[in-house]
This record gives sequence, C-alpha cells and structure tokens, in this order.
Amino acid sequence: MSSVLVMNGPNLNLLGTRQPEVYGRTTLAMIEADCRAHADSLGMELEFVQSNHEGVLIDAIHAARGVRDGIILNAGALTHTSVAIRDALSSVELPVVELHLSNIHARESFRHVSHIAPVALGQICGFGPQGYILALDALHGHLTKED
Ligand code: CA2
Repeated sequence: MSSVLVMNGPNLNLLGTRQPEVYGRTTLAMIEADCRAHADSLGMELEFVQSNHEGVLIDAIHAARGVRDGIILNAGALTHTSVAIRDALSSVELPVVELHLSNIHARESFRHVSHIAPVALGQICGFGPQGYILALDALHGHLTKED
C-alpha cells in the first residue's frame, strides 16, 4: 500500500468560509474527506496537513522522507516565493505533484512563477477541489507504473 502526504499552505484553512467567488464554497475538511475516500478506493494511505507556517511545512516535508511514497502540495502563496520549500522537496527525493485550486496562469503575473514546478512531476491547476482527486490519480499512476 502506498502512502501519500497531502500538504496545504497558508490561508487554505479559510477555504469555503471567505472569498467564495475566488476559491468556492468547499471547505478544506470536505476536501480532506473526499481525498480520504478516493485514497481508500485506490488502496493508498493518506496524511493530510495544513499549516500557515513555512517552517512547519518544511518539517513535514523532511518527516516524509523514507515514510511516504509521494507528496501532493498546494503551497498557496508560498509557491511563488519559497526557495526553502523547493530545497526541502529536492532534499527528500520523493515524487511531488504541485496543485492549485485556481488557474494560477490566468491570474496576476506574480502567480505565474512557481518555485515548486521545477522539482515537481507535474502541476495541476484550475480544477478547484477536483484537482486533489486528479493529483491522487496522477501520483497513484506514477507509483504503480511498470516501465
Ligand atoms: O489556487 C490555489 O490553490 C492557490 O495556491 C491559492 C493561494 C494563492 O496564493 C495561490 O496563488 C494559488 C491562496 C490561498 C488562499 O485561500 C483562501 C481561501 C479562502 C479565503 C481566502 C483565502
């Protein structure tokens, strides 16, 4: 059974409670429940983390080394600023799927830059909460592929 860390960065704890016109009405707790149900159906174990603190996210990435098989990361605004998170991801040598609810490429130009993308398998953005399910499928496919 593979084991996956799903991480969420700053302000994502507010999902579904503020700015529904931008981020929708689905709460992070609802997303976690959907992820758990989907991970079960794929036979994957799931750890779900949210923090507003960069260092806590980095510690969680370090703790995943040798324990988890992959990481799904919505780093929130830290995507566009944090070389430290990028370095942490490189250091643990785990497959990473970068995830965003919104299409960051259709928004302000500062959101077009991702420090995560160069160290990720790929990026999923613009599909709202469904993106978490797509990311689980992508990671599952990567972890179970034969060639
Ligand atoms: O689209 C995404 O998932 C983002 O990672 C969300 C970040 C944003 O800075 C990235 O550019 C794209 C912001 C998360 C803020 O979430 C909130 C949710 C509800 C109310 C206020 C903020």
